[in-house]
Amino acid sequence: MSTAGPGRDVPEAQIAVHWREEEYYYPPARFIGQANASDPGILRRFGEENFPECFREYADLLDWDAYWHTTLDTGNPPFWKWFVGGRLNACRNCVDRHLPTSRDKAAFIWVPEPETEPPRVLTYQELYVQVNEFAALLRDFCGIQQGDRVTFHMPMVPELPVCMLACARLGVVHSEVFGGFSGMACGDRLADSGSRVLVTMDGYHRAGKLSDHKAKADEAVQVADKLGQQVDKVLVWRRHPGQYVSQTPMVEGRDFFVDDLLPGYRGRRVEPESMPAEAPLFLMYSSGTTGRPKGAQHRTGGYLSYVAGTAKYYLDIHPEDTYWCAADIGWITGHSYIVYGPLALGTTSVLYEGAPTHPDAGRCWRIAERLGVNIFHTAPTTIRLLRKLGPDEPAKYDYHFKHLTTVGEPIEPEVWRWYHEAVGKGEAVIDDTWWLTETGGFLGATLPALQPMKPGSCGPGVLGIYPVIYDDEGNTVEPGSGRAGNVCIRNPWPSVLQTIWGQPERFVELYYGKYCRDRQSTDWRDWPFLCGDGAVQAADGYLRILGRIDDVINVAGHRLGTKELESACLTVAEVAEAAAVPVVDELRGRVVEMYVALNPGLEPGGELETKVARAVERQIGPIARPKKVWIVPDMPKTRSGKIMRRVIAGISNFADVGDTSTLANPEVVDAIRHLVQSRK
Ligand code: 6R9
Repeated sequence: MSTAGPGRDVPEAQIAVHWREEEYYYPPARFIGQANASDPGILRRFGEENFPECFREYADLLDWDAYWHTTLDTGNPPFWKWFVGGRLNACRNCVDRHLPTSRDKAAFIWVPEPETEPPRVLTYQELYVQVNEFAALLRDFCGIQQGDRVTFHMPMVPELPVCMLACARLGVVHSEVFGGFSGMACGDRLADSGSRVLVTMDGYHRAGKLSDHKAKADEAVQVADKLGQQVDKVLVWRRHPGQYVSQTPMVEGRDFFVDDLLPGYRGRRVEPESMPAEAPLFLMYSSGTTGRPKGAQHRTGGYLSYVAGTAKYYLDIHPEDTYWCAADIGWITGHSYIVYGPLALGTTSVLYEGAPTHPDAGRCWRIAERLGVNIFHTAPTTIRLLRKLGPDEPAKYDYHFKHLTTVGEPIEPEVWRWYHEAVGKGEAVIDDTWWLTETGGFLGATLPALQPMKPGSCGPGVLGIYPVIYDDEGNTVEPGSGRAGNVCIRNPWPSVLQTIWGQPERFVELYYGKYCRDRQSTDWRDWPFLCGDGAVQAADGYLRILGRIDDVINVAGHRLGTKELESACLTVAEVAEAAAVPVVDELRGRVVEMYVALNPGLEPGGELETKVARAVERQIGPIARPKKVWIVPDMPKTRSGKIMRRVIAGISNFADVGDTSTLANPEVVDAIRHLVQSRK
């Protein structure tokens, strides 16, 4: 089987997944009785004949300062505009409006590491106070104004949502760089977004270690400076206020401790700016095919409406639930389904610092027991890890999940069953939610009370999302045909990215270039959105997602660009060429292996492999550290010199390497195979 896609370098192993036969599971009656969506009429309301007005139902979950006059404006395709004429403030919707009824209710419960430190509760009132004070600081101390960008490089602490909501309050565009990324990656993103303020933290705890996070800020500022972006101020939160846990000196006039400054803003209030629905709310960077990072730009009104609506119907969040999404806020999942969606619905959202398996594989279940978590959302990579390290741990704890959800990768049916039986104790519904950074919210999932679960498939398109699978020529691959193809969404929806920050042409090409039928057309039907995943659609409409078809490697839910990985290898002087390929890994789904060819005349040896691995780790972050570095005589290439990663991935995974007839140097395939397969 082969899925051709925009990148064409489709690693066969990525799609050669073997599944058990299809089977359905049905939600327990107790779940159906309490579900937000239990009336099948909702499917009709979101039927295509009601598009785009069906999305009013989501927008009506919010408080608007002014109502919109046009639900969807298609005048300048594919730069769709949603809820045009409407005005609102995202922070007001997530915080202020809950105060009259829920002032003393927990907005966030933060569970720090180590476990001896007690959980910290942030009520809606406390969140309101902190957000206002920090907004005043950003505005009056840093001179940040509406439309400016501010970059955060923050770990999983409640100060991060405080920063996000403060920006939203001011109409400032925030850009959070995943805390685990390197200073260099942060610097690139600082520069790309044109931020002159960086907000960071001195250190944080993870798996028993206290990391010196501030060191990355210094590197980030230097990198941004080289790229022409001056950062005037670095605001440093202290993990333990009053005590600086970093070894890195503070730079006079540039670096400031937030806990030193905040007393000057005590009690300050900042009016939430009434923003146009189309005003950008935040940027979320993901790796692309070329070196320049891709900042997915998300709008205020459409995004917030969509994440509130999908959190309500798919996560089934009620205001009285205690909901825990154990993802990182530095990932789109955290933005949409830790912060914005749950808070817009006025629920209690749990955050935690550290790792799910430290000090042991019972940590998550202890947290659930202690806090009374009843909805739990996590990634298959975490589920696989917990299953491996502590298969019997869940049984030791007294918690009751009504709903379990997953996101980020396909979940293998075996793992799905453990999640259902061991973690869910057979009482919980499971929802496999498929979507992308660029889509802001869910694309494929089951309505938990109305649509049965099918292990290994995410489900049909969610309410108001109409998926279609195309082959490379743009022909529809019919559901039930068993053939894989490129999954697209036929229609626009409110939380689709507005553009790629500063790169509108790239936006059009990447998501619409392949299947747009008529570039002059203002009919959305001519502009299917390319998701970049290979998929098979069953006769029942359920999608089985097979993985990325472009050259991005998804490691434990983090998308790493092959080009970025390869560029990191090339910083090692001896390396001439590099290719990054995904390799199947029992725990993490996919891991990276690097194949490098040395400069002419050089021989392997001298710890070169370690040097290359370190270079990748330093430039991108530990998540990207290759599992293995292979030094090979040459790369298989096309006649035009393009490295055929698909061929290498085939060798690495002991799979079919596919067609090698277009290679300029087919003999190298056997040489690499011999080298690699004899040593694996
Ligand atoms: C939300 C998020 C997007 C890519 C996406 C796909 C993979 C996400 C999935 C899934 C199978 C699921 N993906 N959810 N694959 N089943 N339930 O993950 O965003 O980091 O941008 O990654 O992740 O390949 O294209 P992002």
